[in-house]
Amino acid sequence: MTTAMSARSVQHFIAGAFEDSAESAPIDRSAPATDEVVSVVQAGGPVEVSRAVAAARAAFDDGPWPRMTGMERSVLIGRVADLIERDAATLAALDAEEVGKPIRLAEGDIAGAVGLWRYAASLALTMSGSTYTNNGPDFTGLVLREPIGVVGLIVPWNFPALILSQKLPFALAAGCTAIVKPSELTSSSAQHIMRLTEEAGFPRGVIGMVVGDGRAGQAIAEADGIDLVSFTGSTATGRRVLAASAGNLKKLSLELGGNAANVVFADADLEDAAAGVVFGVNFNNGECCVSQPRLLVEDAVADDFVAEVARQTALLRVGQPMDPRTDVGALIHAGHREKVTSYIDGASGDGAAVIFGGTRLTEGELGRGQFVAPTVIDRVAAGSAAFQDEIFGPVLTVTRFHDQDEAVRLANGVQYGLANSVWSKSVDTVLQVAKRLQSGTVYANTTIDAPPQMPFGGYKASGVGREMGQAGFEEFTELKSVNIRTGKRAGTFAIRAGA
Ligand code: TXE
Repeated sequence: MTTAMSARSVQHFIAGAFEDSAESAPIDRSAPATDEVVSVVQAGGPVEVSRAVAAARAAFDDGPWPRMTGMERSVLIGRVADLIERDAATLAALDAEEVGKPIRLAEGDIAGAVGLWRYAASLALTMSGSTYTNNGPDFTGLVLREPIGVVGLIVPWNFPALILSQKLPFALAAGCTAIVKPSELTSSSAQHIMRLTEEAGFPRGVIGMVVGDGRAGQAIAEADGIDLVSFTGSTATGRRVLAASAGNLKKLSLELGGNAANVVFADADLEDAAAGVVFGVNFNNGECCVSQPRLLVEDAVADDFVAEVARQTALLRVGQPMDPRTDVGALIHAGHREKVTSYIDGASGDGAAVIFGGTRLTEGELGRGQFVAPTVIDRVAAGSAAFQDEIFGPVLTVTRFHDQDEAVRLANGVQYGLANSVWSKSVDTVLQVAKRLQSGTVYANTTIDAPPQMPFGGYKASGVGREMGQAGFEEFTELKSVNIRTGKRAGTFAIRAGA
């Protein structure tokens, strides 16, 4: 590991000021493609979180933000969208470098982030409840929708700016104040977005950020002054967040791991499906919660289809993240690369065979980074670890099926339920399978393809709650029933017998 001359400093953003930690030593972050230290991140903990909570609490309880009109909030959120668009190249470079993802994908993430801020700006105008007038002439029931309060937003490393944008503008649109906790591995784009919110003119304390590792996340999950935590990360850490949040029974939205299947029927457009399968598992180096590492393919076409998938996989170019020709970059860190390759090593046997890739790439300049060849493992058994676990790398397992029942059983036969794809030209097959799949998202004849209007979240161990869409916005709200009687109450409260 070497330290680049120009390592960035990433600080907390508390009560409108950027600052260092009072006590803990900062964390060095090395770029996974070069092993050079590119950022030095302050390590926050309970001290910084409690100060950020105090600022966000004051901004919510006494400040202007929740009291502004939806239109006023919408204007400020929209301004951030414009500023992210202005600084898209800078933000994309920060994420590409720290995640190790190809720059073209990082640019796509930032364009997605702009769309999310714009969409959330429009939702600020829609905040509404409902009215009941069908309980007699003297009763009116008002259901008021209110911001839930102060929210903690814990973001993982795979889509730093994008996942932050799946949470923060929606919380702001609802009138909440927020504390962001990016991953210690990829905090630089979040710091840049904090600066943009300052430039946009958000009132002091409405948005804060505590950077650091799990200690800062844990302090957010435990904080009594926080009303909701929205967390994206591993299922194991999600369980810790759930336990830590019990103190004040805060509301939780947990977007956790995934292990999606691409279910390919013999009557699919096999050309599109093969391209979709290769994209679905290698997109973002396979480090994507809706990645599709499991190919389930109908027997009748399996051999030819798998050969085509392997052929297209061989065309992928693994390389430096900043090279626009790169399709697959470096994995997030050495430990993760070890984990990914251990699944490849453990998958052979029991009839399974690595038919493409399967190795760490160490040639030339790739030798300094965490590069793994895109890999295809054929004839993987449903009980194996490679099939069951979230590998989170560019590794495709192939399993064959005979009919729709078996396809659905295999697709649903894992603990996760975030997303799956189905490929068939038959509308019957597509709808039948979509209804039977246990996942919060089903892509049909496409993959990893979701506009901001579509709610996103998991079944089973993939989480609770939804992000994006109207449902994602409403996660950040609370309902209040106001039960109103009109007219004289005489005789209504007859608690005493005979009164
Ligand atoms: O995630 P963590 P990790 C999966 C993927 C990956 C594995 C481990 O399989 O290999 O998780 O990744 C913060 N209380 N996903 O260890 O720990 C942490 O600082 C509160 C899937 O990096 O879940 C970071 O900001 N917060 C996933 C965030 O939680 C805590 C994306 C996520 O880190 C905490 C990432 C604690 N006790 C990994 N400990 C997806 N769904 O896309 C850590 N954190």
